[in-house]
This record gives sequence, structure tokens and C-alpha cells, in this order.
Amino acid sequence: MLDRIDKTIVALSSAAGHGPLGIVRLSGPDALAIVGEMIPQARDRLTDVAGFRRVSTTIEPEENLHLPAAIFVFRAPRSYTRQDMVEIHTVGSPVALEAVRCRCIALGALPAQAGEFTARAFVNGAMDLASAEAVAGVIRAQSDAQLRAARTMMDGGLARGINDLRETLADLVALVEADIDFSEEPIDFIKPSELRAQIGDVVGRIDGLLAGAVSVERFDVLPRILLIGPPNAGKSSLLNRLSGTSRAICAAAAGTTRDVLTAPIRLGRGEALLLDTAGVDESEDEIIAMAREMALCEAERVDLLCVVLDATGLAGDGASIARFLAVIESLESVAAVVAANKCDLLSADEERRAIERIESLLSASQRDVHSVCAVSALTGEGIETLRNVLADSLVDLADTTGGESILLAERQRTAITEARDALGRAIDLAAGAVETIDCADLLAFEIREALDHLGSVTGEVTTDDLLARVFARFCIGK
Ligand SMILES: Nc1nc2c(ncn2[C@@H]2O[C@H](COP(=O)(O)OP(=O)(O)OP(=O)(O)O)[C@@H](O)[C@H]2O)c(=O)[nH]1
Ligand SMILES: [Mg+2]
Repeated sequence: MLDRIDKTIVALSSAAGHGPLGIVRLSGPDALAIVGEMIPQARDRLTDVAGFRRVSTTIEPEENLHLPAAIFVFRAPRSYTRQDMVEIHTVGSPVALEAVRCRCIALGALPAQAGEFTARAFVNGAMDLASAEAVAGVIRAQSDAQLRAARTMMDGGLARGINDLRETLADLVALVEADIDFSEEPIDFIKPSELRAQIGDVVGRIDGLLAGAVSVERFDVLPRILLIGPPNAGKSSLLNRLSGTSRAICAAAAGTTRDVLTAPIRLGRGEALLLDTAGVDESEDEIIAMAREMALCEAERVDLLCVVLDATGLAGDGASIARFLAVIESLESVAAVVAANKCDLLSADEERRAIERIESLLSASQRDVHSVCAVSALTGEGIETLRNVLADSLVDLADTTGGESILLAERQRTAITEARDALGRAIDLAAGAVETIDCADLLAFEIREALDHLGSVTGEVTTDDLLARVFARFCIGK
């Protein structure tokens, strides 16, 4: 990819499919000339500009095919790739956009490979490698928490952290190497105990970074929320209501749902996958017992439980609900929220008492839940509140597992771990030495090893193979 950096590339940069607007993007020395061929009447207005310009015109990718277009010109180096770039914004018809892209290719542009625009931005010094990788994360983010983590990385947050570590290590390796260079002199540039302490400090900072990191690979997986509750509580009705579909069969008969059903739902600015299962009770019926086992097994593998209870069933002693809560106590490790359903059948007073009853049953069962919401799957009452509570609970989870929410790709995590291992070996060497010179060669080797691994995270140390792997994860056009 990098051997053709002086060639002009083209790609569709908007999402595939029909839309009001679509974008074809070019980067490279011939970008202006190629687009100029398609707009002879306005060609001069592209080239006589030093920085940025928007030109409204008609573009003719094929004979007698005239499309209204806005042409955005970004002259090098004031562009994303720091090369001449042109964006053609025109009607979002896949056929029209393909005609424009093909004409660009006929005029000499090369079809862009995945991530090639961002690879050029990195090679031309517009961003560090970690920031370039974060661009893919921002595009793939499926929730607010993921988007924030990717933005921090794109703004150079990870690079700054890594560069601080590298600076400390570069200072240390200089002192160790000075010990080697001046081994004849009676000077001790750094004592083994001091080295151990300083390297230990770097290891501590690396551990903090790794513990607070979110995996970019998790971006491809939607968070999963399981609806769980006694039979007939209205789980399937809630799945339909939250997803806006008629995905699940709902019926007055208990035991309607047997298999696990799924539907994507909108949550805040993100999405989640909602799972509907069979009602959990003590039935002896063989099929219902199997369905219950399946529900409980599924519950251990989700990010969040949405416990659905029939609020009208709380009028009596609430014994059946207490029994149900006892069943899910074993799922303590999974976060939960409670939806008290069928509130349309209750007066405001009864609703308040039902919520209080659930809260007291919960405190007796020691089951920690984020929130109890009164809802009606039938009328839609309280559903938006439940949606917000589910979204907030997922963000809380991301924040507790994500700490400062630095985003790491698996490649970066491996490189940082290898740096940590090399530093661990350096600490062992220093611990066994009376004077630094006793093991200075090996010490310098291990610290340099750590420096190289850390450098590969931000792109200070790169290989073609590494770049090919990094940018292969991108979509074409970015
Ligand atoms: N009034 C009222 N009825 C509801 C509400 N939600 C569900 N129902 C009714 O309750 C009955 C059971 O609903 P389902 O959605 O099938 O309940 P479920 O929890 O999926 O039941 P199983 O799959 O059998 O465990 C149906 O007759 C629904 O129409 C609600 O908010 N208000
Ligand atoms: Mg059901």
C-alpha cells in the first residue's frame, strides 16, 4: 500500500446503499486533474485555490449523465492525508456513485484499499499510528462509551501515555549504556537499586494502562441484555415494544416462549441485542424445565439482565416473586435492572406500593440492582425511562471495566505486555547485580526491547507487515 503513495486513489466514502447524498473521495497528485476532466466548465476553479474550496457544479461521469454536485477541494498539505484531496458530494444513488468512481479509475486513479487514506495520513505525519487505528474504532463504535474511548485514542491520548513511558526508559538506557562506555572509570551512573525502582515504576504505569483499557475488538460485538422473569410477566411483549417489532409471540398462556429469541434495540445513541427467554419457575414439565435451564445458562453470558416482573402479582404476599428472585440470586455477577410490568392495570398508588414491595424484596434477597422501573409493554408507558436506564447501566459497566477508557487493539495490548515482560526481566537482572556494570549489556538489551515494543504501539517503530495488518481492519474509503 505504501509503495504507491505517490499515486492517486479513489473510493466511495459514504455508506453503501441508497441515501440523499453520497461521497466519492480522491487523494493524490492527480486528484484535481481527474475531477477537472468531469467538470470542464469549472475546472479552473479547482486548481486556482491554495487551501480549501467548495465548488457547486454539474458533474458528467458519463456522456449525457449530468449530476448535481458539490466538489470540496483540499490542497496539500491542508487535508486529511496531507496530499491534494477532492471529495465529490452528489446524489446518493449507488449507480451514479459507481459511475463517478469508475470514471475516476478510467482517468488514472487506483481503487483505494481498506484504510489507505488513513495510512497516508499516518505516513505523512498527520497523526500517530495509535490515533490512526482509533479512526477505525470511531467508525465501528456501537455505544457512547466506545465512542468516547476511541475519541480519546484518536486525540493522541494513548500516544501521550506511551511516549511518557518511552522517555523515562530512554533516559534509563542512556545511563546504563554510559556505564558500559565508561566502564574503565570509577563512575556509577545509576545504581541497580535505583534502576529497579525506576523500572518498577514504569511497570506499575503499564499495569494501570492495561487494566483501564477497552478492547477495540469488542466493538464488533453488540452488548447483550437478557429479559428474564417468571412466566407470563410480559417479557416477549417488552421485547416487541423495545425493538418496535412483532418478533416474539405473546399470549396469555404461561410458557409461550421456549427458545431464546433476539432483536436489536436502540439505546441512547448506541445499540444492544435484546434476548427473550422462557419464564423461569419451578414447573416440573420437562420441556419447560429445559427452556428454564437454557434461560439461566444464557443469563450467565450476557452483559445485563432486565428482570421482568408482573407488578399486578405483588398485591398478595409476593411469594412467587420472592421465589423467582431466589432463583436469580445465583446470577449475582451479572448486573441487573428491574422492569415492573403491566402498570397500566394499577392506580398510581398501587404502582408506588408495587415498586416499594419489589425494593424491599430485593433488599431482603441481597440482589444488587441498578434501578426499578414501572412500565407497561401494552401502552408504552415508562418504556423510554427503561431504555435510558438500560443505556446508563451499560455505560456504567463500560466505565467500571474501562477505567480511563483508553482504547487498545489486541496488537497494541500484546506489544505493551511484551514491553512489560522485558522490563520484568530487567528488574530481575538489576536485583541480582551488585553494580550496574555486572549486567549492563543485558539490561540495556531488555530496556531497548521494551522501547521497541512500546514504539510499535504508536508507530515510532514500524514494519510494512505491521502497517498492512493495522490498516486491513479499515473500511475502504477511510
Ligand atoms: N395489561 C397488560 N398486559 C400485558 C402487558 N405486557 C404483557 N401483557 C399480557 O400478558 C400476557 C403474557 O405476555 P407475554 O409477553 O407473552 O409474557 P412472557 O413473559 O413472554 O410469557 P412466557 O413466554 O410465557 O414466559 C399476554 O396476554 C400479554 O398481552 C402489559 O404491560 N399490560
Ligand atoms: Mg414469552
